[in-house]
Amino acid sequence: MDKLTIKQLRQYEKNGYISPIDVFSSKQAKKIRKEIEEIENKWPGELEELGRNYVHLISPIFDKIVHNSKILDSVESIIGKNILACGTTLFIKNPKEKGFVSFHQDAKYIGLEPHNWVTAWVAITDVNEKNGCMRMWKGSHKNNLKYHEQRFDENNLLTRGQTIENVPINKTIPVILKAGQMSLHHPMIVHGSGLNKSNDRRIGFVIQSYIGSNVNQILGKMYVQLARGKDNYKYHQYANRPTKLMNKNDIKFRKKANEELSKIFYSGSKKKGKY
Ligand SMILES: O=C(O)CCC(=O)C(=O)O
Repeated sequence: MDKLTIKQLRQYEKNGYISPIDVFSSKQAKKIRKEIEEIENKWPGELEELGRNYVHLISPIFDKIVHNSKILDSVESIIGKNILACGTTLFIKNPKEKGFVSFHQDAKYIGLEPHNWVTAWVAITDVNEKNGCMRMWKGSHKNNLKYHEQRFDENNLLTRGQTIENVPINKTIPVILKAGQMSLHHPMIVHGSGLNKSNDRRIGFVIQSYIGSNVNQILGKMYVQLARGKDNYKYHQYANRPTKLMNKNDIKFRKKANEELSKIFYSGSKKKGKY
């Protein structure tokens, strides 16, 4: 088992995140990037806007990442042995676009209670300060949920452009990863990311999130898969695992899952953004 060490767990408890954790080789990460680019070329638009979510329901390669035992060993160290995978998002920043992620806390709008869950951010390309890696406000997970202003900025990659103001940038730490490494972050940690100023894409595949089977979705419906252990609570509906890329029935199911997800993301909001 590739469980987290006591030192890593202490780091997670203290800082609200851990990185880097090695998962894939750079060669494997390249293969994953190829899968994204193949879908983009053959099925244009399928991974855009709301379609950036739940790619693991239409691609066996992404399905295998979600069920990767190395990732799950680390996740188990944090949330225990009964693990459900309840969603994924591709956070892609193309060069010359102005995409950014405002400082926010995931727990604010996601509806997953209690907070026995963790987000895995898998780097498909190298990520660094130049291409807009995430920045974590160390230790901020220990405070309450903060006020988020809903800005709906055009270039914000978050659904509502939800923004925590006055984050002390000097207390935020860049999460620098090599392609194939991942970070894990806490539902309450304040984090965000800046522009991609490089000449290549910055790609993160984010499992958001791995939840303990005791976690319910209080705002709507999410389709889960059993990743490890048992689901004694049966709070959620289940999604099948894809065996073929872009199978017709999987595409149809993913569309439904995304429509339900959108209801969660915009719950209580009069306005909708593009994601
Ligand atoms: O990819 C990014 O820059 C931010 C992603 C994020 O906010 C998250 O994974 O919770």
